[in-house]
Amino acid sequence: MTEKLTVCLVGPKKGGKSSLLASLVDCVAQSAFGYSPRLRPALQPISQAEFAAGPADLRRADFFAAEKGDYERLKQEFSDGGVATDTLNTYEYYFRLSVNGEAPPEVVTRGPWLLEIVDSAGEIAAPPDGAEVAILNDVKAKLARQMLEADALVLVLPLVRLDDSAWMGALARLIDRLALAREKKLKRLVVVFSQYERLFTRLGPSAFTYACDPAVALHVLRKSLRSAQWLSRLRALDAVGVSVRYTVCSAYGFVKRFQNPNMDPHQPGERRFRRAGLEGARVHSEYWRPFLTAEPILYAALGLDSAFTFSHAQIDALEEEIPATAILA
Ligand SMILES: Nc1nc2c(ncn2[C@@H]2O[C@H](COP(=O)(O)OP(=O)(O)OP(=O)(O)O)[C@@H](O)[C@H]2O)c(=O)[nH]1
Ligand SMILES: [Mg+2]
Repeated sequence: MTEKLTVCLVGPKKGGKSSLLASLVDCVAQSAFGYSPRLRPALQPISQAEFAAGPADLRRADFFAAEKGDYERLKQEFSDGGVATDTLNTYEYYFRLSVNGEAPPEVVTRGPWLLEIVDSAGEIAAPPDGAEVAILNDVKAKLARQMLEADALVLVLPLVRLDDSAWMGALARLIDRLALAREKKLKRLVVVFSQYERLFTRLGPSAFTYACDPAVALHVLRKSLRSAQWLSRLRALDAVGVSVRYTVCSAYGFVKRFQNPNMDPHQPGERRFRRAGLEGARVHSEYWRPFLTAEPILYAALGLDSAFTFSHAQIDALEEEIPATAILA
């Protein structure tokens, strides 16, 4: 049976929500994730009409849909060098997800699942403290409703020192309200730290090797979460039956042939690598490799763990390990 699922992307402005979403389909297609290659997931953008119609009418609804879809537009904007981050609304995108390989026991069926992914603007759910951004009340109400009706939330946070971040208070309050809300459908919550490749910009061709090691990701997550005061609030959510996972991702990824981050630290504002004279599809295939952006969405939709999704129990294992290493140091 086809199941419909709603996933909401929330997090601060410029956290990387839209970029994660824009690179998601490529990440799944290129298997640039930590799931077994034998899983063979497939993700395809569909129209709202197809999502609404359900599986019986999918093909017919698709038939005359020659127009470029919203998702294609988002993807194009992203590969042209950016996505609009001063948006003040929520946007819905629709996908068909299926598992074509060996479905692990956690996934009872191979789908297809119809996904609605809601990309919200950071200013709505996690505005910086003291900010007076005029968000229309009906936009706030719309996102609140979408969050309460969502099967899963993906919290996208930029990999920076979290304590310095002015939006942390708003986010903590949001998690509190979620924990208290009785009518929510929420089953899963994924916290994803974006822009992961930035950590490796000095490592040259070794960068990809380090990034591919789940132990490195776990270490980074533990360090980032050590001082995060909202962690206890997420544990509270876990205690009331919402499965919480932590992961990392990079929408920019790594340069395929050279294995280094797809990011030039010598450019002002750390721009993506570009080679003069290369246009369109060739640029894409040489310099483009999203990394792990599939993880948050596949976990959110299916509850399926990869080598790069970590539970509270896995994150906590460090607290026992630290004293041992501290003694050695
Ligand atoms: N280095 C690096 N930068 C990234 C990555 N993903 C996104 N960015 C940059 O981070 C900035 C914000 O990304 P967005 O995806 O627009 O963030 P957002 O969360 O959708 O922001 P709002 O829609 O305003 O809430 C942009 O300048 C992106 O170019 C990444 O994987 N690596
Ligand atoms: Mg956005």
